[in-house]
Amino acid sequence: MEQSWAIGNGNLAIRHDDLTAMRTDAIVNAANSELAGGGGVDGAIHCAAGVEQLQHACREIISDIDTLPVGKAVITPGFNLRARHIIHTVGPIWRGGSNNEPALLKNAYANSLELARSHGLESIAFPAISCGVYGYPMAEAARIALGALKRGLEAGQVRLAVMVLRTRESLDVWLREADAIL
Ligand code: AR6
Repeated sequence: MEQSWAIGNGNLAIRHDDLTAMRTDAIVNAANSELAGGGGVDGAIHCAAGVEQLQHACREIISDIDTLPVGKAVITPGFNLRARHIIHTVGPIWRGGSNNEPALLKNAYANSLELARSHGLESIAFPAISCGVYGYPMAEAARIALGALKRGLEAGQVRLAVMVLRTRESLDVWLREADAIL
């Protein structure tokens, strides 16, 4: 199931799928600041890409930058994935909403789009960053994410941005917010 909207010279799509199966130029990982791997979509991406290769690439990055600040993004190869690249970003942990969570979540999307643009990538697929272990309320996260993706498409940073939702319930929330915003 996929629904899509024409924005600028590109498209924004929302689909019910497994992010690790996407054939976009890049998929985005909802990582942690240590790039240490973990559960959720991070664990699924490590498994599908090849745990050892991806861990090695992440360790090399961390040995240079120490930690990846919340809202920033870095890139590695996709290894065994269909996507050629993985963009790793860190969403905020939800602490009630008055600890700069909205701006940090927006930055995670915006910096991922900018990194895709600067690497000449045309298509990118995102999970619902922060909406699992990090506890961000789904509807609020959807509103922020869709706004950031819309701006990135209007600015021509990528040609295709796909939001990939794992569950039917989350898909419904994102489609409802998209109807209101797009
Ligand atoms: N495809 C698409 N979406 C998925 C998939 C998948 N294969 N698997 C899970 N999701 P989470 P966070 C959804 O917890 O909240 C990790 O341990 C999931 O249903 O993966 O940003 C990291 O290492 C949820 O809606 O990411 C960090 O420590 C969304 O992806 C921490 O969790 C994000 O859930 C990051 O937490």
